[in-house]
Amino acid sequence: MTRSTAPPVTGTVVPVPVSQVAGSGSFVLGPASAIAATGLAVPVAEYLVEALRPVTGSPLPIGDSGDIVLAIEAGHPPEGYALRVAADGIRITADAGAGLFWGVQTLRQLVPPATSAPIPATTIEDHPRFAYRGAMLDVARHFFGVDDVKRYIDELALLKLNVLHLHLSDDQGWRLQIDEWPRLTEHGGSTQVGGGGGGFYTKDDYRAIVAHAASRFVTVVPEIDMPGHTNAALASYPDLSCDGTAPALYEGIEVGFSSLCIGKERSYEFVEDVVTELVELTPGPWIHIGGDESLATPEADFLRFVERASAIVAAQGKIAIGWHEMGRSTNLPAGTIGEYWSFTTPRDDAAAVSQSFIDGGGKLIMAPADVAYLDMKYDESSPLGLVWANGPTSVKESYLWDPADILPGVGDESILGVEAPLWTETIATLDEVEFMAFPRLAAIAEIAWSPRVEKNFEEFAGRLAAFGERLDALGIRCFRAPEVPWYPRV
Ligand code: TNX
Repeated sequence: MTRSTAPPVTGTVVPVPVSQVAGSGSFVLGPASAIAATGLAVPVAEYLVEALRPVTGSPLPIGDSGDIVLAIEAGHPPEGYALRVAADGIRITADAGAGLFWGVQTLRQLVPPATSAPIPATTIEDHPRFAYRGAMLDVARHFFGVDDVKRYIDELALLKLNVLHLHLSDDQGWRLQIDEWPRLTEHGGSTQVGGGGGGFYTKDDYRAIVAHAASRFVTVVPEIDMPGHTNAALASYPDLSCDGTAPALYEGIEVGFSSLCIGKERSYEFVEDVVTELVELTPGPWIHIGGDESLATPEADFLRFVERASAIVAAQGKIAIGWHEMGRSTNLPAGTIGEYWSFTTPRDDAAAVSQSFIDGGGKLIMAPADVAYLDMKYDESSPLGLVWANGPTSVKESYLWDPADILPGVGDESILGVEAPLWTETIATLDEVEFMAFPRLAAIAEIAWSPRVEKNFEEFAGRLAAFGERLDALGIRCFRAPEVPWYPRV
């Protein structure tokens, strides 16, 4: 593959917009540049001021008039925006703050990185294909502190992803303070894979994450994984296990060996308390209750448990999400969402059990492990990651699939969105998170946002090269996959 020597002038936005037309001339940010914004547009303008600081030096003023206009105007699709760059100014319009914010993300990608070079004139109309565009971070296998999570949220926003799913509990750790059950974090949060401290979020920490996410139009989906993946909870409260003894804390990476005791009423008091406290912390509509790989739970018990746990969520006015195994029950509350994690060619009973969410009036989040799992190695030489899901998973593989091609009869109308999970058995630092996520997260974001078209990996790889330069400018680590014609580093 040939290496580009200079960035192309237009057509480099990731995810690719619904339409982009080149204009004539260009706009130059100058000393007199200013942002015009009022009302709902002001916080987005303030964000833009900060995003442009590396280019503008001093902060652009925000007022009633200016050559960069952010305006709320009716007539755009949900989260959609229009953006026009002309010689005399820039104008972004949207129905609400979210659309403006996504328009600002596009503008960031149009401004030449860290220079005051002109921005070529262009007109863009854009809106997302799916309402749920997610990334999952497993903070249970390895713990990631508040600042790391905030930074990952900022990185999701660059790609117009609007959901951060936090996997808050697993065998190796319980990461969220629950007032009624303090040992969950005191004991259950004290370690992680390989040992070494672990950690947890206090409620104030968690509120800070949720607030930061909201400022980026990102919704946080908390997941407490049950009834399996619960060794940390059982180690903290032995009465949650059937034999009443506490297992040791676990620092390995096996799955499928732990289960809450389904027959004990105490287990449901636990679920009720945990869900109640989660709901208090969650402005978004969804609470994820896991349900995957409960290999140590007998089938009848599993069904009974997921029915009661999802009913507890629904009774509190939230929508339950479960990994697709929960669809083995046909008695989940109407509207329960399934998260599909089997392969692009469904294995075992994954297609049938996923269908039961749709039959129950819900939808699916598509997170096929063989293409969307960011913890798969990129290639044999990747120092980090796993390979069980048909891995390694190249950037090209992460790009060349479509969520509407996986399950028979399951098209866009039954798909809530797309998610890229990052499990962290082998990932311990934010640098490593970024290395696994970039550039594949950009591929998943494009699948979630952009219209379905005939895909051309070479074309995408060209845009990724431009995106990589922006990641460099932002100090975000990115794997220099050999499939992409990266620009030479300056
Ligand atoms: C499967 S897929 C899991 C996780 C692991 C992951 C590692 C799914 C819902 N569960 O428990 O961390 O594989 O790739």
